[in-house]
This record gives sequence, structure tokens and C-alpha cells, in this order.
Amino acid sequence: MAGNKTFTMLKPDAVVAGNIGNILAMINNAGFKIVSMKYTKLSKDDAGKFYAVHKSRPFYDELCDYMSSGPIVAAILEKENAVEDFRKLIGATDPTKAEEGTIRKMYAKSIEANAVHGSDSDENASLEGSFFFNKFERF
Ligand code: IDP
Ligand code: MG
Repeated sequence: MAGNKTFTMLKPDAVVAGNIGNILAMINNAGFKIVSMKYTKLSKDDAGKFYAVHKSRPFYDELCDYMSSGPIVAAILEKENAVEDFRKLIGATDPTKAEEGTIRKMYAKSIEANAVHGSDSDENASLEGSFFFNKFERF
């Protein structure tokens, strides 16, 4: 059975462009409840750990530089079928391929600076949420 939680980050490009409010409104309007939230900044080392699964990909080093270039918002979201529904709401990794009305189509700057992260499985949602929030902060 699909889980009811996912993890997101509003990435540095979205924060610096002043889109936190607009993106959170889209998330709420799509039926997601915010159950944990934090405004923070990753060090390059933190970003490297978070994206360790992408270590062998050619864009890894650049991605870690980018993700540590400015503040982010990390959040745990709750909704039935959260992981799949949130991936639909954010759209394709490459904003030029994202569907109309998706967060990435509306706010992403590029395939790298693509406004938001969304977990790709229940297992990763749980691991990624634990990366940012301790058990007393995960509702
Ligand atoms: P996802 O965020 O849609 O799940 P992943 O393939 O898991 O996409 O990649 C993680 C992140 O790495 C992307 O969100 C994006 O910021 C960055 N990324 C992915 N592919 C590329 C690329 O080809 N060039 C530069 N950055 C990329
Ligand atoms: Mg991914």
C-alpha cells in the first residue's frame, strides 16, 4: 500500500526568486498538509550526502555546489498516495518537458535549478525526512 508522506525541498533558485509562498500555496491547494518544515542551508558536504545516490552521475559535483549555494525550505508533506501525487504536482526533472500547471513548469529555471525536490519512493521519503528532522519534529 502506498504511504501517506513525502519529503520536499524548495531549492535555492525558488527561494532566491521569492517563490516560497507561491509554491507552498500550490502544495496546499493540491491537498498536501505540511507536517514538518524548516528554512535552512546545506553545506556542500550535506548536499553530497543527501544526493549520494547520484555520486556517479556527471552533474553530481555541480548539483552539490548548486544545492549549497543558498537557503532552502525542507518539509514533510502528508496526503494519501503522497509520493506519486507529489511527483505529478512537481512535473518532469527537466522543466522544458514538464506538463503545464506543474510547479517545475511554472517556477524552475533549468534542469538543475528546478525549484523543488520530491522523493521518488516511500522508503526514500522516510530516509530524506530523517536527514532533516529528528523524531520529535516529524509529526
Ligand atoms: P528528480 O529531482 O526529478 O528526482 P533526479 O534524476 O533524481 O531528478 O536528479 C536529482 C536532481 O539532480 C534534479 O532534481 C536536478 O536538480 C539535478 N539534475 C538531474 N539531471 C540533471 C542534469 O542532466 N544536469 C544537471 N542537473 C541535473
Ligand atoms: Mg530524484
